[in-house]
Amino acid sequence: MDKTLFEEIALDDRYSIFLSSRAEIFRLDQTAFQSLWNTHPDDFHEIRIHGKWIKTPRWQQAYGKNYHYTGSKNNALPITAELEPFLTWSQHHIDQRLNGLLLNWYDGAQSHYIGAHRDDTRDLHPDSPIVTISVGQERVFRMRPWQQKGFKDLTVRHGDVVVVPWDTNTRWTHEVPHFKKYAGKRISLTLRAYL
Ligand SMILES: O=C(O)CCC(=O)C(=O)O
Repeated sequence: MDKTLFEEIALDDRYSIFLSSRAEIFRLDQTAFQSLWNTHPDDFHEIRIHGKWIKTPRWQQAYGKNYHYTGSKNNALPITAELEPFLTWSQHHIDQRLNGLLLNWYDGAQSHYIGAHRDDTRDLHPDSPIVTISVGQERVFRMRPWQQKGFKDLTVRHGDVVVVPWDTNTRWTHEVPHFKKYAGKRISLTLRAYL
């Protein structure tokens, strides 16, 4: 990872995440953002929680590699030309092994969010980073120590890149809560290194 592009944010005396607001390439203009927004699936992805099928409170789609996680598999579409720059930049500046994307589309007007979770790593290269690029309206990216109280927030803005290192993901959850003040749209592109 090119540390000159990132600011380290310590979560405790051992674990950190990294934030960059310096990737100009991700400051999509309104046309490019809208074009990416329009690619969201028609339907909400369904996941199984305690034996029940629940629709995710956001749209979600994998590209390049299938993503398995508890109670679900998100079948991947091919990586489009629109998505290539996100992958290429991240391979170059963060980790060459990054090879698949998962997009989440959050419509604030529909109260979309993602709850606290640690990423499922069963299909990932050990020690690979989890990279999330945000476009659109800012949101709070909330980190909580696994099975402990408290949280740490950072604001992710249009074009920001967050890196959650492998070890941090074992000990801290992440989530993007909905707040009333966020009525706009946001897309996150999460890149991972699939085996
Ligand atoms: O939208 C985000 O920033 C987080 C996405 C995420 O945590 C996930 O897809 O697992």
